[in-house]
Amino acid sequence: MKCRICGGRAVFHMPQHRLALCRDDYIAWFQKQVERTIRRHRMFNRQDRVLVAVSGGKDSLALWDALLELGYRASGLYIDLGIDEGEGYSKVSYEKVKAFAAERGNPELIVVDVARLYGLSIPEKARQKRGRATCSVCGLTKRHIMNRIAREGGFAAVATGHNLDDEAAVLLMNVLHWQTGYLARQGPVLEEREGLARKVKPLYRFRERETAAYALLKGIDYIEAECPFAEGATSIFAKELLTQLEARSPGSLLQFYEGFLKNRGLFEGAVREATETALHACEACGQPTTAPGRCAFCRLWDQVGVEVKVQPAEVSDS
Ligand code: Q46
Ligand code: ZN
Repeated sequence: MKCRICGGRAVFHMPQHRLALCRDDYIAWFQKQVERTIRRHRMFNRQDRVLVAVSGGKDSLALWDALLELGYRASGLYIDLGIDEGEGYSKVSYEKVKAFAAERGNPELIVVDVARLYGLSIPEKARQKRGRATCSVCGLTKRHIMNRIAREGGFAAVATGHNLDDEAAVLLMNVLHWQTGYLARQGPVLEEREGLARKVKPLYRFRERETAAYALLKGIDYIEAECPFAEGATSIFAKELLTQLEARSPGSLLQFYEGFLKNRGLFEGAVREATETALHACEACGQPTTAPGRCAFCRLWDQVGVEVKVQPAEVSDS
């Protein structure tokens, strides 16, 4: 197969776009698409500082790489969850993130070590709160830390590496259960409001295999293993279903998701409810919460007073 642009040997084929490209043209195409998505949804501009949540996986590192290549002021945020399972998942992820930054002249990398800061790692905390799923403890903690660092560090937005497979799987689950509140909040941009940082997903139009191809062709060394706690997640099953659908009818995932964005007005009532729910400042940490008193994070971690400020860039190249 030949590259549509230069006629050279194509290394990657995207049936849904009827497009095959060689290495260099694929890399250029990918970055151009990232730029287009950022502009189309007015995610941020080149003056803004952007906080990229990096896990060491292909999506987040591909995103950080593309933003740096495109000249954005992108800092990395690595949250050390302390997951020893899966042959030292967190340790290996951190090594990948550090090596990535070192190879790119050490752009700002903020590292937050959950166990050091709050006394227990994520799996330890989940074990202590018997019956609480590790992913629920993890998700709540990560959201709190991301928001805090973004607000305290004056970042214009938090960017995450969610791809089309992730977003379409969440959409499918939300539709299956008609979670109108969640549907109202789903999208590539979550606007800032009352203490909640703006969140953006510049890779939302790429299939997972496309971000993997970008990472591979750019020589990004990422952690291939999934988090050991992701196993059996319903979203993985939803992704498998959607992959089958896509194989039979290329382009249906993008159509499904973009169609949803176009028709989001259908959930206007729920959108209004979601954005008009009054937020209160948490008594302990000051971050926004829907119910008065302490926020879910502070209740989980038994935080009673205003937290000590994290020193950003605690570790940048050590
Ligand atoms: S990192 Fe955390 Fe995920 Fe691992 S423990 Fe679950 S939520 S699966 S994105
Ligand atoms: Zn709180």
